[in-house]
Amino acid sequence: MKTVAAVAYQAGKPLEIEEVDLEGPREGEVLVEIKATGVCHTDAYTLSGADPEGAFPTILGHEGAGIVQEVGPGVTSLKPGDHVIPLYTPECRECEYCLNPKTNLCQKIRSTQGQGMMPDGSSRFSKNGQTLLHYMGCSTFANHTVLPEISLAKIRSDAPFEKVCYIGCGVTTGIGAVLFTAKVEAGSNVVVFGLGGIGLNVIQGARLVGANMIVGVDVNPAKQEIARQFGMTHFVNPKEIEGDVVGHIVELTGGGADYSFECIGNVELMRQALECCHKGWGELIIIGVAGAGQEIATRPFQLVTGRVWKGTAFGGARGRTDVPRIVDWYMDNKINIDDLITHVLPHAQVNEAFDLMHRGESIRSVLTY
Ligand code: NAD
Ligand code: AHE
Ligand code: ZN
Ligand code: ZN
Repeated sequence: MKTVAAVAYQAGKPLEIEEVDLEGPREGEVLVEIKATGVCHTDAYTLSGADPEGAFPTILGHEGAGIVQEVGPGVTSLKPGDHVIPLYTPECRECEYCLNPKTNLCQKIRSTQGQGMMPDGSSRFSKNGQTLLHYMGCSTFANHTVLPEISLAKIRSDAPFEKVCYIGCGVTTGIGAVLFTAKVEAGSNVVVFGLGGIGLNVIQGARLVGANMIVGVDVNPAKQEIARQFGMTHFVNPKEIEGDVVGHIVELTGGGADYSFECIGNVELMRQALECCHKGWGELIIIGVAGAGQEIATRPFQLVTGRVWKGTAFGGARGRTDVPRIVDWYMDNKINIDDLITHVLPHAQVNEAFDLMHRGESIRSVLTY
């Protein structure tokens, strides 16, 4: 079939909106019509050329929601008409990783997914006979896409696509990092570096679990108002601090953070976020994705004296199990998604969504088809 997609032909170049060819679903695969997709900083990161797995030409986008159109042979858990959210972290429920409660990182299809291919090693997308790669197993910047059955969470049919698409990455990553990865206890002091589409969801998660202080750190003062609305109790703008940001946060929190979260992807800030943790028990959860070749550093003494360095992908969530529950939380008004979606644009304006992100003017832009 033909569908419309935003194609990334080269790193650092705008996406091109055009008609592409899409082959139907093979064994264990599902054809989905994407109705809406968020634009996450990770899409911009890969487009920038900093992603060691970034390969072109590709169809980016990994924060979508849509409707099943057709299922391939052997698909049992989904049927045409089902509403779904694509999962860049699948849940096969049978690999060594899925069977270990310590991780959400299903590895069933990780190697082919990282190469931009379906599990059988081929792509369903092409243009004039040239292969176009899948991205993070999702490619939600195409109006129609094909995914493995294990990479789709079935959700309730009354949930609005243009809101719950954000659960496909940002909402789940931020709230999940607090609930599933850090398991933040009520009364904890939490510090969040980066108040964007992820960091504000960390703040929302910290409020949900009854955190005490919720300190937000950002160089963009415009983020302060919305962060306070979501539960931030104190704001730190590193540009306005005289001297050392770490010392300032340790003093502010009366000894350091019980939990800190890095939601930017800056290795210098990952160090600061660890070193502002409380001696003896403070934990840094790294969420931000850093570019190829970048490395983190600290004095091992920081860890010897009890601080913990951790990371999380997709907030530690098991997508097929947890995503439908998070959709319920939204529908039951337990979490706020609406106020984080600052821009809704037609799919053809995807490049404008990236510009808004780079100018720091949006929290989340959602593209609709
Ligand atoms: P975003 O662009 O919406 O937000 C980034 C925020 O960081 C902005 O508010 C910006 O002002 C702030 N910032 C930038 N430089 C700063 C600095 N030096 N000091 C303080 N603040 C600074 O991005 P996002 O969509 O929220 O994504 C954040 C990061 O999380 C990215 O690296 C993204 O790739 C990553 N991410 C990881 C996962 C995961 O599963 N681990 C999931 C989603 C996103
Ligand atoms: N391709 C990058 C890795 C990027 C990365 O860490 N991705 C996160 C999700 S970011 C969503 O916005 C993730 O899920 N990581 C686990 C995994 O298996 O990719 C690189 O550096 O190679
Ligand atoms: Zn993302
Ligand atoms: Zn698995």
